[in-house]
Amino acid sequence: MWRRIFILVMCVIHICCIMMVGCDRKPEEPVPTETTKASTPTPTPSPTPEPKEKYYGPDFAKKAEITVEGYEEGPEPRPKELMVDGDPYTRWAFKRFPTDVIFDFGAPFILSKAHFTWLETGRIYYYELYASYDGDDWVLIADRSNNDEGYNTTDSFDGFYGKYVKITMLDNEVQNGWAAINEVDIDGFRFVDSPYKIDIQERIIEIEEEVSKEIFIENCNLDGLYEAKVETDKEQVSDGDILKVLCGDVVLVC
Ligand SMILES: [Ca+2]
Repeated sequence: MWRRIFILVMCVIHICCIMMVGCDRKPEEPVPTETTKASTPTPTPSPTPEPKEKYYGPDFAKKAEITVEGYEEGPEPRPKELMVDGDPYTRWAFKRFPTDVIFDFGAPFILSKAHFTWLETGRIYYYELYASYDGDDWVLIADRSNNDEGYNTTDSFDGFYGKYVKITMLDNEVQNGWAAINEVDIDGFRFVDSPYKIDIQERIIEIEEEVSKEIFIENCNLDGLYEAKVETDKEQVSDGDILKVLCGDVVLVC
């Protein structure tokens, strides 16, 4: 996120510099050709840092590797990218049921919720939602085989720790054979290089000595991706306190 902000700031500064140069230029002044050549500024090296990890931001699901079994090629192509392009009116479509859509996040995340945007006509789609840590063992997270909601649906992963999500499209209410998803958003987070021993499966964070709430949250290294708070009246965090990460309903206990 900071890299994006930094790049954005650099862009703004760059644009401002261009504007300032444009405003300062006086057309009646002679243009010293040789001087201009000699004073051509040396390009400033771009301090763009290497990304720490491939999936580091809160929009990790948008960067996932998506596998589909096919897509509508024409007359208007509807490839898989259209289900994560941020536009609720564009969609991936493929004429097959059942068919799987698999998201590979590249690293395990604590998955909170999946939000789907379906066809703008409100057509209901029937599907099953699975999550997996290793891509082999799949856990059924949501059974929407008898779904009765169109437009938008939200399913909770209940803090499942996984690297993959699979959407098995079963059918739609008009039974025309077309699977389609307009948009997928997945909430989740991960601890990045935390000094604490964290048992994600048991949702336990072990701390060796008491620390302030602020230091504790800082040490968790959520990197500001999601808001976190510790539920305790005491000044220090200790055994039995509860860390709530405000990403869906995920709760961890110290
Ligand atoms: Ca879209």
